[in-house]
Amino acid sequence: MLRLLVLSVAITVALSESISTVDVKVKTYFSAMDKDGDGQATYEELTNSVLAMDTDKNKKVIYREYAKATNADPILGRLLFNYLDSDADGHLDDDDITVTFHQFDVDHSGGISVYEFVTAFESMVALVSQAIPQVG
Ligand SMILES: [Ca+2]
Ligand SMILES: [Ca+2]
Ligand SMILES: [Ca+2]
Repeated sequence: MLRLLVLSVAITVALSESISTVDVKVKTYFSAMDKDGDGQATYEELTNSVLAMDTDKNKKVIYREYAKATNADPILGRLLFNYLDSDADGHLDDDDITVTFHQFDVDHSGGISVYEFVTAFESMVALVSQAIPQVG
């Protein structure tokens, strides 16, 4: 569970199940990421969940590592990977995590709350779904 990228797994689930089921699963993944259980995913906790996929430990998660860890649908997985790879250099690293973190931490509290996480998810699902006409 902890080796999986929280986001992509939940998004993969999201496209094939109802939104209420998704919310429950997203919250489960959030709990896995929130290791100290304080209800906030800090930058460190988010980083750890991403770098858990970095099998060759070079601090960069390439698509192959990502796909293997998340077991994502090929089309959806690539779309989501590209979304998370904000500087489009082909791998997920600190820069991308920083962008994602600030995007999720809407109230700038320094942590991502469950509410912020679920909300960010729903908009990502909506966004990614638009790129796949046959889904949703
Ligand atoms: Ca925490
Ligand atoms: Ca990148
Ligand atoms: Ca926050």
